[in-house]
Amino acid sequence: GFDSEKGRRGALIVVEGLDRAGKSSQCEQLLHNLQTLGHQVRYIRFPDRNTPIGKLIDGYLRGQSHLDDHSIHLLFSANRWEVAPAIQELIANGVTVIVDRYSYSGAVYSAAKRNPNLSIQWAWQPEVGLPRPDLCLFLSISPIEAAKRGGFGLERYETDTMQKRVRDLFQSLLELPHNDEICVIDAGRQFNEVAQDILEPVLECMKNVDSIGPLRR
Ligand code: T5A
Ligand code: NA
Repeated sequence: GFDSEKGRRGALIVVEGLDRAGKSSQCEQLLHNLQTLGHQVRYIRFPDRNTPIGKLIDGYLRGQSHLDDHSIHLLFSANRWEVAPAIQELIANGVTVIVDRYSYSGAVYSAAKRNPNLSIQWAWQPEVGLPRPDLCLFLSISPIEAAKRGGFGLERYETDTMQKRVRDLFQSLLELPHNDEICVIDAGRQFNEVAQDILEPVLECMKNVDSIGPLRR
């Protein structure tokens, strides 16, 4: 058992990165690894396509509906806000929560559309106040390595133009000085190597969790 963990809150671990970087498969592996070590863990992914808001997002991503850029942006954010109380509760009860895509994806993909009335600063605002991640693992992959993992699907945003802009915007976010909780992982390597590189900072973070605060501007 983990007697020393009693009374300690869970950690909020976010996994971000480019399309096909391996986020979902690494989240599943991390879930498994932490459970094997005896930790209480949950895995949540955004968009959560199962809620009423998530169904609207799913239809949009599949090209079945058209929505104004701001409108779909706010739905992605609302999709996080509707799950936020559950995340807070899990963490308060000592459960570590692994989140597959979060606010960084939210801001970057919308800003990548280059709508003149939708800057990345505008895009970030509805994220302010969401539970703040204790650690953000950014899975980085070159376009060449990503391309080896199969072609694009049929979803919106799965185009070379969008992916290049998303890559550049993620890079500019990573360079902001206040994003100190970000850990960049080279995700272009063997699956198990990447998994090991993810596990170490997560375990370190879980040892040092302090009181959770809101997302900053
Ligand atoms: N979006 C999302 C917004 O615009 N705003 C928002 O607020 C949010 C939350 C859907 C779209 O929504 C946008 C971003 C997206 O365009 P999604 O449902 O997360 O978001 O997208 P998915 O299509 O599910 O995920 P990705 O394409 O990003 O893929 P992953 O999760 O990064 O990669 P994964 O794990 O599925 O792996 C991809 C393939 O690579 C292999 C896997 O087996 C798989 O075949 N693979 C490896 N191969 C070799 N070596 C390794 N190390 C490998 N790791 C994985
Ligand atoms: Na995914």
